Amino acid sequence: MTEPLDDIDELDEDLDVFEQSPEEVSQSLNALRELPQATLLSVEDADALLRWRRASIVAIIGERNGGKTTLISEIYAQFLKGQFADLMFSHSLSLMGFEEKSFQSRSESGLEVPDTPRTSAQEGLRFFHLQIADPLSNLKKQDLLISERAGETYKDIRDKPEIAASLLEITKSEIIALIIDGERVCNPRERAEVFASIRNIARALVESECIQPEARIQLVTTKFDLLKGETYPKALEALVNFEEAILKILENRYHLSTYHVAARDPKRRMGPAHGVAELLRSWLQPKVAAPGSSLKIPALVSEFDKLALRRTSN
Ligand SMILES: Nc1nc2c(ncn2[C@@H]2O[C@H](COP(=O)(O)OP(=O)(O)OP(=O)(O)O)[C@@H](O)[C@H]2O)c(=O)[nH]1
Ligand SMILES: [Mg+2]
Repeated sequence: MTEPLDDIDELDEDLDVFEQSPEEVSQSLNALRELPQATLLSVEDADALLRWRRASIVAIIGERNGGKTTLISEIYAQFLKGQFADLMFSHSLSLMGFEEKSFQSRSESGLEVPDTPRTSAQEGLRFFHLQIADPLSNLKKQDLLISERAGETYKDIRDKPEIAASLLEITKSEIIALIIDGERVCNPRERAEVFASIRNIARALVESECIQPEARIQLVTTKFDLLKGETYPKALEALVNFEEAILKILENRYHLSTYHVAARDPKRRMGPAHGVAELLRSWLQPKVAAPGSSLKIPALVSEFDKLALRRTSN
């Protein structure tokens, strides 16, 4: 048996890549594999994923500056620290996308106050992909495709409700999170406008009947830390009244739930990702039938049908 050190001279020979023959070079190049870009997923990328894996689609809908991108980036930021919402990060096809959206919130960016880059309308519809494992369910993995689109597009629904039916994330999603900008709720001059915008979007969804019958609609008020200011009791009261009004528009048609979150309070009066864990967990809940919708059983006429009935009732 040779001593390990005896081989060192032999191993230490320089490998000169320039001495490779053209055949060897092309062989090496063929062995290389192009890695996926890992930026946000296009509609085609999301479609390709859905062909081999089930994923829940979550639409994040709301006007400019409402905190949509920050909400999703902060979920990723929490997973960078470890478990979040009692869940573990498992995988993502959009890691670079998450990184790009999170960079301005880190000290390396040099910014004094954390920020999020504006989503450009030219980018169209894209998706964040997140696969999470649930330690409480034998590490069961679940995939989420979360929409990312500029708020400018959603503003147009206010004047032209028919636009809603042309937006893929609205027609395909199981969960539709309508974002209410808490900053605008705080401001008495802007409050009526932000409520009108969400009310019109909710009406457009119901009247155009363009959403999935079992879709769950969520009213998500962002930047909840700002509702702690001076106008707090009035703003909060107005918000609760508004939530009840929307419930009336949607009740008996869709499941509706409300959430108050502060994904990233710059003054840290609220803990990191306040209220976001509950929201994330709700996205992983199994599908539910729409309220009032019950499966119609066809009339049982043949003897075989009746036999099936007798067997199931035994
Ligand atoms: N105070 C406070 N500010 C927040 C919070 N979340 C987001 N913001 C700020 O709100 C601004 C807008 O956030 P974005 O996430 O870019 O909003 P958006 O809805 O994606 O906006 P568009 O991309 O223009 O559609 C940013 O300056 C964020 O730092 C929060 O929880 N509290
Ligand atoms: Mg955005």
